[in-house]
Amino acid sequence: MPLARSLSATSLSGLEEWDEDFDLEDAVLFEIAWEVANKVGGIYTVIQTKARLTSEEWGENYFLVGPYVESNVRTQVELIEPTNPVMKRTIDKMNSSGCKYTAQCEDPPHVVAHFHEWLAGLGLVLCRQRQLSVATIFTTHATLLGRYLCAGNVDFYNNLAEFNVDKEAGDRQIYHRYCLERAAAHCAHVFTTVSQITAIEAEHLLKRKPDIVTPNGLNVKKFSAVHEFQNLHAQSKNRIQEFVRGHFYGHLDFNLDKCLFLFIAGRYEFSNKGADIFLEALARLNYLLRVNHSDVTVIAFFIMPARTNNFNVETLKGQAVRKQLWDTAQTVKERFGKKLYESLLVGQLPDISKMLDKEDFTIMKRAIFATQRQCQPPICTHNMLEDSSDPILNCVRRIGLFNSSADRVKIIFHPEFLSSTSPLLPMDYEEFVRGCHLGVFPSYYEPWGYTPAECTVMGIPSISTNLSGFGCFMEEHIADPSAYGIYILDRRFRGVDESCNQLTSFLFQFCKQSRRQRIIQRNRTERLSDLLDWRYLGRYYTAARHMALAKAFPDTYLYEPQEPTSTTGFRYPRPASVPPSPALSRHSSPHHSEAEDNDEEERYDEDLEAEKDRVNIRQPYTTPFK
Ligand code: U2F
Ligand code: UDP
Ligand code: G6P
Repeated sequence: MPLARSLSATSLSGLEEWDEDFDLEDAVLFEIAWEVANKVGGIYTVIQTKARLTSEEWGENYFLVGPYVESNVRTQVELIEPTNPVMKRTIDKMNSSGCKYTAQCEDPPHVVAHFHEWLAGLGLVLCRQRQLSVATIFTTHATLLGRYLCAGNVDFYNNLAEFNVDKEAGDRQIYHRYCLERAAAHCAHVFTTVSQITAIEAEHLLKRKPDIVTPNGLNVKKFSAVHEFQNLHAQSKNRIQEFVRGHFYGHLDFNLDKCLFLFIAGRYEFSNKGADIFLEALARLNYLLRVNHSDVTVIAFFIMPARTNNFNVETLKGQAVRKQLWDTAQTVKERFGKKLYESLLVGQLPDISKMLDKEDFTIMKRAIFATQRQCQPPICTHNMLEDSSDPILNCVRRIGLFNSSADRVKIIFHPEFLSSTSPLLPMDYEEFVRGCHLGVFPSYYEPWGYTPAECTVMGIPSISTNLSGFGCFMEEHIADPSAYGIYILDRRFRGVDESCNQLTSFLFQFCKQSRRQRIIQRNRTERLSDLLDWRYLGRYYTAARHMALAKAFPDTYLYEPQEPTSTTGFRYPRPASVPPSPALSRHSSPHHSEAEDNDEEERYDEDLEAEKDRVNIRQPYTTPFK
């Protein structure tokens, strides 16, 4: 039986890695969550992306438990017979008796049961109440009360210690759920949450300080060709441009090559996710771009699911018109090509004035006629069920951004998660993110925030806040985050109007960058990926499990926290090469071609390679919660 634990450090692309020696042969891990193979929000991403690393550690002794949803089982689950005899007996008994048992056996393994969120937390409370011999962990990805209080326009962070939690939960009719969450937090051997900021929140609202912070990671995809992610950006951007051509048909009076795609995405929590201040900042940006006679056009996408009854006709028509124009161009091209061929066959150079005949012109005129449009390009792609009370639409009405020709900022609200099978914008979310220029996530309540983290690993810059777990984590590890395309908005020490001004300024500065500067910035952003990789961040989950085993089975396991207790961690230094400010740009001429861009991309990459070598690795990141 293992009684010792050793820790040594090896390197993961420069980041410290821990090798832990904790014999798990006689242990079994269950991870239980409502979002196992069931996508609701970010918890699904945690479990789905972490599964590979956890299986590497636990092998056949790792089990994920989630709700049985027939459609999800068909698409996401491969049915197998359990090989472990104890598991087989348990499942057989559960099947034969309508899930009533957990089975007894003579030589039981040491069980770790890891529950996520209050919905699964009930199982944890029952494990303890029935005194099952199980090591329990509870991870909360937010607090219920925190989410509700923030959504209700409360000055949350300045009053954390003051709330009368029972009364507040009762007033919001979530008392029963709140009690379950608090009970699970208190009953667990080990209590964890996803960020320092949520740890403080949990301490005040759930009245237990988390034992360890378990930040959210991702599976970082490394391409063998260094520039592959840049190429993918260009490819995906072309597809978004195609959509825009259709959406704005009849009003394509802006230069698509000078068009920047911004987006916000996630569950539709209007103010918690910061959609409110994003819209306000877009209105201010529109004004700034207009008075400065900028030739840049910004298209801001809002991808937040709301209740709809499908796509609207005008939006579908836009894509049909675009397709028709494309087909017309192809038809005329074919006819043109045929005449050209005939002419060359008889040894003559073609008479250009005769290459297009009347019929060609008729076809083209008809196609152009179809692009006449009386209305403005739509804001929303779907028919909304609650159109008149929808917060995004109402805010758009108030600020008056209606996609008119004079507006330099256009808005597209897509109230459904993206899908590659959509007839409108046939791209999955990842492809879409790659094609955009900037993700904007100015959240007020965000325990972690996967969306900016996903942007980072794809090399897309993003805006987050110092109230989000992700923003605070990046601030802690990077000396000058904005130089790496990680803009962190101050929503903690500033009022809403001031934060909105800061956001406007971030957006305006971003719009002033040249293509070359954006390319350099994407390279830098992508370079931060290792920091968000489960290969690095998975260690906190490992530590939580070991801590729980040692608390539940002290005769068998020993947990000695050997990590340094400081929170300093390592820091990415300020980049050494040219900063992304346009004022300091080294570009010799305001006009430059795509070829020049690519040359410069290579050249600046060399600078950045040198800079990477200078990255100074210090202590691994640790949490003060021991
Ligand atoms: C956090 O986001 P979540 O994905 O957990 O957000 P939701 O899925 O909306 O869960 C929030 C609460 O909503 C309720 C339940 C959850 O605690 O009370 N709920 C429900 O009533 N019925 C359901 O079917 C599902 C949920 C967090 F906000 C992000 O910042 C993190 O990145 C993410 C991952 O850690 O967790
Ligand atoms: N997402 C998605 N499709 C979309 C938009 C978002 O799959 O069209 C995913 C995104 O990749 C992320 C999750 O939804 O993994 C949102 O997680 P986040 O932590 O940002 O917010 P949460 O919903 O958990 O509060
Ligand atoms: C990538 C491609 C380049 C392209 C650039 C466009 O870097 O490799 O070929 O010029 O994207 O960048 P932009 O920021 O203008 O979309």
